Amino acid sequence: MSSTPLQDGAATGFRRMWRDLEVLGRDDDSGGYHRFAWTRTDSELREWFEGECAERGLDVTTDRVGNQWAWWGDPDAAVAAGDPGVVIGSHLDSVPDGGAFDGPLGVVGAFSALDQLRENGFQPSRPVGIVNFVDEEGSRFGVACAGSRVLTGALSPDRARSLTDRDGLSMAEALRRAGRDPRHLGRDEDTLGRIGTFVELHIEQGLHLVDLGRAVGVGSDIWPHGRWRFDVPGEANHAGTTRLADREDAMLGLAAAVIAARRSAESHGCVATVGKVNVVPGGVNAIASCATGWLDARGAEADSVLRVVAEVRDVIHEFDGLMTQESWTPTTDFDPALARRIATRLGGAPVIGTGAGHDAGILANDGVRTAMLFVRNPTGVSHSPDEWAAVDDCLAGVAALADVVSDLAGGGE
Ligand code: HGY
Ligand code: MN
Ligand code: MN
Repeated sequence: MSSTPLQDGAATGFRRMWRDLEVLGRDDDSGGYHRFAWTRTDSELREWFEGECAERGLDVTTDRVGNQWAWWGDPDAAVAAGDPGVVIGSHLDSVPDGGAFDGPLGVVGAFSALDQLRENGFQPSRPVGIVNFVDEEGSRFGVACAGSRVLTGALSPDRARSLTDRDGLSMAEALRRAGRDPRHLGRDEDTLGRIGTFVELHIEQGLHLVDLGRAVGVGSDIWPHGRWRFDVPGEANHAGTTRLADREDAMLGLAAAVIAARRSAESHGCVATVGKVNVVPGGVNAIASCATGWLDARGAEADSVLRVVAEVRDVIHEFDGLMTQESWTPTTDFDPALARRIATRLGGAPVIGTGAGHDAGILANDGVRTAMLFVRNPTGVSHSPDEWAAVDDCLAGVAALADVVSDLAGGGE
């Protein structure tokens, strides 16, 4: 069976929400998005979320770390009855100069799926929630999925509070400036207890669905992945008068680490990226006194990923540098029975894996029954202004999400 196409109202609503959102945090030169946690743009996105909830008569609650939740039905009555609700949604933040779809598709899609269910006269027998997870990309404070990690306890409150942005401002202070109290961070059993099942709709960040000629797929697993920071020391000096033999140039260690990451990833069948660096003092005519880089390493096998990291660390040590782990997410396997059930319901949708991290992965690793739906991305490009999906494929994804919710919130197991 394939999903009922979207009703006109749900499809029109999707297009309207997309237009309203697309101006928020966009760089008009590149077309990319700069939507970082607890900034003014983030608060505009959060207000947009609240506005969409108000339009649908949904009350919004914000948990202690700042994730926003809206419910159709009473989540606490469902918890008391031992049958908690079905949550859909994703995130609204972006990487620096990110695409329009990574995150927002899942939030806009959640509202549209709810519109579709209501237009079809669906009466849920379990409550349906919509979530906007805060700080999924970790673009500002360095730890991806910070909202879901604090929610589950995978990121400790002390560490979360002490993370700093490029200007040295702590997450605790950013929360305070956004009018929130950072003292109450920590694993949140009440919020977690309301999630019976979580389903995240997301643009595919790869080409499986293109290769398979399908608009929508179901997630099977996420590769293990992590982030490491490395600092290489040097000695500031004049670029014109310091003999090469006399230099302590931090850039050489940074460059060696970047090349080592690429070579080790190739030899262990992994991927590794150094996409962010900070060089001090940062003058064209000054030798670097310190170079900091961030390594993102991923692969199908955790052991191989950790071998890559160890090899890069050895190179950094040769330059008297230090490496520290900032986050690690083990292999995530989404509930296989749920994935099979959804794939069957969607007419034999393909079940595919991904190397991208998601809040869905954090919840799944915490034992929440979780699934993901992916929408075809014609180029596979993501984390770039060129990220794109055809509107018909997005609407097919929303129809699939509505169908899955009608199954999961409609009385079945
Ligand atoms: O980095 C990631 O994999 C994700 O897109 N946050
Ligand atoms: Mn992303
Ligand atoms: Mn995402």
